[in-house]
Amino acid sequence: MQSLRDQGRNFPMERKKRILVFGHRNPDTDSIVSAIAYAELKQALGVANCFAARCGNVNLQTEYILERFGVPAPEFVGELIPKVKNYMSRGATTVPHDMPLWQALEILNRGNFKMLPIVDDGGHLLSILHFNAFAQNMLRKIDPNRKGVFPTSVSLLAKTLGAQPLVEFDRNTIFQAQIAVAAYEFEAFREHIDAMPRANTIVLVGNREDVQACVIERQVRALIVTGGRTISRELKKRAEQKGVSVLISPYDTSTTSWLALYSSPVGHTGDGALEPLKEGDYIGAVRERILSSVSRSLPVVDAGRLVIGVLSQSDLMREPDIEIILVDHNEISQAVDGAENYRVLEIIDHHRLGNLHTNTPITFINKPVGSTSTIVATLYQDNRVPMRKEIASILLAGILSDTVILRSATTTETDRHMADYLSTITDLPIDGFGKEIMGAASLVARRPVGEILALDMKHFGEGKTAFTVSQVEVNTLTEIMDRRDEILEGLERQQARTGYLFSALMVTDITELDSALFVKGDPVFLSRIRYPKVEENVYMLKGVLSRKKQLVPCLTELIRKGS
Ligand SMILES: [Mn+2]
Repeated sequence: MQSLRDQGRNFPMERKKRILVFGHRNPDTDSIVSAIAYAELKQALGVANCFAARCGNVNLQTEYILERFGVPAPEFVGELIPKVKNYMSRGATTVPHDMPLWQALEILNRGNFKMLPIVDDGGHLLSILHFNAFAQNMLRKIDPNRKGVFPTSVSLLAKTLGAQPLVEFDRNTIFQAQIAVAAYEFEAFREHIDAMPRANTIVLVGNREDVQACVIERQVRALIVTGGRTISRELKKRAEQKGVSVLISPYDTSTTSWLALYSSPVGHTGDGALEPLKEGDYIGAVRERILSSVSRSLPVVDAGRLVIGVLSQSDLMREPDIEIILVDHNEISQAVDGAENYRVLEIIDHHRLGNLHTNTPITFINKPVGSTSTIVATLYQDNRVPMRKEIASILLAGILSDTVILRSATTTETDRHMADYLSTITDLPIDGFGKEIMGAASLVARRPVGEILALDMKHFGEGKTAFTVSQVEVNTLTEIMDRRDEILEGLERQQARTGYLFSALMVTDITELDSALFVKGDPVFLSRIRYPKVEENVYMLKGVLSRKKQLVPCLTELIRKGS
């Protein structure tokens, strides 16, 4: 019976591309909800393989919003440094260890494979068949200075030769076979046979009844009658009594002889020294191993050594299996780690232009509005795609969060109109809902200082003038003023760790619509700050709500003046 395993396990080689929509690092609500809403819009427009992703934890405010509307957080993809899984071909043709070498070589040759993983009955990698390993193995078998011994079984011989079994014993037992060809005259051949280990001897002979009878009496392991000839009924009965297997080979003696060598189980020919790859291995670390391996191609296994794919030299030339869309940022320094290795298909943003270059033209939408959520909501309208109520709700939250309930200096008429429109769809009152989500954010004031600083921290400038500004919203400034010593210590640690010019925390009071600024860093720089000082290292920013539009330009200007 020709079962599937006789053909080798054959899986289609496939690579499904995924498009991931990412917000920036340390994602805020606008980043997360615009990624979710935009991925859903792309899906509605027929891009089925488009998904939202995030490269950081959702903050408390975002968590509250997603939970309130039952929207799952985007898939966490912490970094995108290229890995084997981004380039490999999934699925692989493998061969079972007990397949005859001849059959495996046919699969290797016909499929134009560089190598074939040899697997156990459960599909786990044992070793690797490639032409080099095969050639070395054959050289050992046909070394004229050594008596050629090779592992095989009666059933493997029958399968490889396409032989007709006449009598079979222990058909699946592997033994170390030696071939004896009945080429001498009878007496000389009998002496030759007597000198051989009979339990391992295979005799090839044509229609010579004297030889056939002699080797059956002497109980050799197997008698292979060549050229399609057969044996008499009496001899067949005798072979059954003596426990000698008899096969009828359709080939002549010489062909049968060399073909028999290829009946060894392929498992004995594999290269066991080649280490397979893992899905999570970094491409940078394995490139050399692929290029220097004889097969220029290696199997990829899971933690249990199950073969799940193949990575070849040619796979490394292809594009990886991920493409990305950036929302709410346009600078590679704010994008997920490793983003530069992938094709950026689109950017949808409302920040100043950073320095990102692409190799191909892309969809680039940048509008000076208060939030990316505003732009994404507009894109639903432009494409005439109705929004689910949940999507309208989280987009409204995105607008209200980024514009501090439409009161920040970045707020435009477009944001107001869109917020109004979304409020109508969702029945969520702008002010009430805005206070609700801002209140969720202000829970932050009670978190550990390290978390407060890390939650929404942005890096600006470079080299000697680099700095960080973290931002956090509170209901009243007193709740954070009580912790000023702790906060200043945290900023000092942050500045020491980065070696930057300074580290700052902007605390925005969403009731009074003012902010306080905590700064630690270079004393010369600090001496130039002209904001009213509340106490050492703490300043009052009256009416300042926007980090990017109001605070950072001021700080950048101070640095420029000083240099
Ligand atoms: Mn934003």
